[in-house]
Amino acid sequence: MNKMKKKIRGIKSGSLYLVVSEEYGNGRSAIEIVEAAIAGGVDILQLREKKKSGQELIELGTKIAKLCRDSGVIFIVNDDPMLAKRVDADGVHLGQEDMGRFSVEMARDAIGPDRIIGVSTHSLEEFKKSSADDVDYLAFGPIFQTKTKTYCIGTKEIKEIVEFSARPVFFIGGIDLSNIDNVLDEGACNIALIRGITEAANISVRTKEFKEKLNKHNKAKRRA
Ligand code: TZP
Ligand code: MG
Repeated sequence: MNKMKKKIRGIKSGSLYLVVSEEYGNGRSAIEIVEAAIAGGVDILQLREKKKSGQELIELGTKIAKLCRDSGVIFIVNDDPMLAKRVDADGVHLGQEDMGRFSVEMARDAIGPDRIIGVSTHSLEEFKKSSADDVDYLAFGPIFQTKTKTYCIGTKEIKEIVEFSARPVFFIGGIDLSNIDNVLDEGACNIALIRGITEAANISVRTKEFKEKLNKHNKAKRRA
């Protein structure tokens, strides 16, 4: 199994996943966000730029892939398995709408057995259904209010999701330093986010704060 695929499959807890979108970066470029997040110790980065052209995405993705490779950070491309392959990312992230256009099986055929496939899920039912597919990790949310969705589902299903899942799970949606404890206290081990990091005045300091929070929580859990 490829190194990054093995790495993500082996994640138990404490992992921080940043979804990068320039539109939430307070004027900073995707590369600036990526560099600062890597300096702060992020574990996984996803390129999610809905407004850029194909050529822009190839150029940006190729640069981010190199930065991630040089620092051991896992790099995921949103929506497009062919782009993931083209820029030599570690994998692709698929939403439910993407899976309406093509199946996970088709995405797997496109990117091959060694790259990562992650999927978004928004209910327990979707989570269980997607868990049966050939996926390497799952995201579940939006937990709290967020900008990219019109609804949120709260924390009440986190426990069941964590108990059920044989794969790493990233909880996402409106998570920031003020509410992360509510998510972790329900049993979440890993989180994903956009604005909690991209809107920070100092992205690398904020990334470090999230990592410290996750590590502290997981240490306390191990002691309990
Ligand atoms: N999927 C579910 S919520 C979300 C995505 C891409 C957005 C998360 O952004 P934020 O800023 O952390 O709420
Ligand atoms: Mg998508």
